[in-house]
Amino acid sequence: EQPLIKLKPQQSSSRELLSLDGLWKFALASGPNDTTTPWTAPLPKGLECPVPASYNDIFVDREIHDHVGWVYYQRDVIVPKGWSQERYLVRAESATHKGRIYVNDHLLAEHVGGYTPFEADITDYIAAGEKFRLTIAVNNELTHETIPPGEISIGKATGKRVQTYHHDFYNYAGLARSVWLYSVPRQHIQDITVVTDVAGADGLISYQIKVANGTTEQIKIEVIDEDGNLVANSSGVKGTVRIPSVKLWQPGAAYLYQFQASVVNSKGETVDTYSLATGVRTVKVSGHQFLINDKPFYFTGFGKHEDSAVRGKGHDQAYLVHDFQLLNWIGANSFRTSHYPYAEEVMDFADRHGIVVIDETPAVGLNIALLGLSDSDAKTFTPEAINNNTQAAHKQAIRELISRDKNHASVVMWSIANEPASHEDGAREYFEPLAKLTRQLDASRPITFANVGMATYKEDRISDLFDVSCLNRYFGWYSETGDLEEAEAALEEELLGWEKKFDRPIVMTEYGADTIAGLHSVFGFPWSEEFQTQMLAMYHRVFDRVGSMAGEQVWAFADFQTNLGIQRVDGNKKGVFTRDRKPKAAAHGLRARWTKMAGDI
Ligand code: GCB
Repeated sequence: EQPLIKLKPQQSSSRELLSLDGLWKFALASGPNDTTTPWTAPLPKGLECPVPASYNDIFVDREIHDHVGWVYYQRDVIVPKGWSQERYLVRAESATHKGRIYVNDHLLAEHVGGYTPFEADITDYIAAGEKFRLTIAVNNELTHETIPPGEISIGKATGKRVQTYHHDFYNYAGLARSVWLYSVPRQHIQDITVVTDVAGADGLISYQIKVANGTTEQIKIEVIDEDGNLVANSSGVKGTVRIPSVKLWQPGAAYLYQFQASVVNSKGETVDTYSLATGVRTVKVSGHQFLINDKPFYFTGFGKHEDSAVRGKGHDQAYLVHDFQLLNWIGANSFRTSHYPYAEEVMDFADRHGIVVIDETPAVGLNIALLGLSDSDAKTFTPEAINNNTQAAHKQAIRELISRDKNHASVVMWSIANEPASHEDGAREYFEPLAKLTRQLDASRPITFANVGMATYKEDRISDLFDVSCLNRYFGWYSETGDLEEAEAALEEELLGWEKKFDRPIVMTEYGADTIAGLHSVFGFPWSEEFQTQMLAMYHRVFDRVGSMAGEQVWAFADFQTNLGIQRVDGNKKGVFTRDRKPKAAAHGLRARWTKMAGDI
């Protein structure tokens, strides 16, 4: 059976990899009932769009920015003539939220889910050395059948389609990540799953390998350390390799072995090789401690977004490196991929740099009363809103997240949703199968979801299905606004309530205040830099009094773009850094606290 998501393409002695990033022709579909087939011919001359980037802010054109529906990206591609013996595929790392890959006139792949990769095997359509027209269609619509969910309404006067949704970050769309053309041998490694463990001084890597078109071939495993030494080997599609005197992958001190799997044919020739960077570490929850390598780990850091000016959610190597530099500068050891899986390059980078990740699905806004069109007492889990089809899409989102990210040492926990209406009727019926599925797919990591303020420890109905209490709280901002004394009491009461209810770790996965960089107030009023500083300090005082706290991730790392609305001025300003990554005053306080904590360990 085919793995859901195949291994990230890489160059090896048996594989080739060509980037298709750059400027592509671009066009909008005229409307939902557009019956034209633009992929069957060259797109009209005119618009060119960079890949990777969200298209919304690229053009100075409100129609493109607000477009609801399909768009088309197109370019010519030549399959290298040396690839005649290989299989070759086009892989889009993401198409938000639905993508179709056309090769000349043929639809070869379709995928739903905006933040995970999909690909088309084009070998049988285009010969090596031939040129073809590659069109990728992308659709940005959110409905009750998608994750995240949304609704489309029709403007009364204009007849225009308008997209609403129940999360605040802007619904950027397009090809925000890289597109690749790559080759694999006919017999090749499709998938590798590794789970690591420690036995005394040794490291153990349990592995399982899926091979395409190879039944009689041998699998050879070699584990190579960072100095290039072969430290362990094995053979077969399934097994465990033992690394003597292992060097562990640790937060802040990454160490990666190359787990190299090869397919060897009956003549003893290596047909395919894939190298997986593998950190050996363990993760456990014990009582109120979150243990990495059996040592208590306290999360410090942020909820983030993939977001920057002009490129929207477009992956950008400069921002990738710079953001991790800022995490290091401020003393953070972790982040959450709020509220969707990030580009695979981000996960690889976290592995290499020892940053710990809470990895989240795109299931944000499963709370019909928040934002969107609905009235405030609308119910979430009903056939008209978050229903069985939403749940099926949610299951698929979980499968794809785990399929893609299961081998990352940096990923220590799965978060299967952000702020669902876990206090409402139907929440338990909706979430119980999802929690079960997550555990079936990966028994090696704890699971969680980010709990919303209104689903207090008294109201929440699903938290017992999970391992860690991840809480998003805004005392002092959305409630007790500007009154940090009242907020402090309310926060402490809530945390102690959770502590009493479950003997397990609590991680505050969101707390923060909108802050306009440069706005000051002697009274420390909301929106000022003083308020953000004082509010975070208040939360920290409370955290330090609660024994079950196992982490704090501020909302948010940087300011980010939102939908239009009366609560936000040019976006969400809860960033500790501005959108262009300048520190607000609060950054210095966090830096003092977190670098001290890191030093104390
Ligand atoms: C939340 C959400 C996050 C929002 C944040 C806010 O609870 O999880 O996506 O951006 O609050 O600033 O309102």
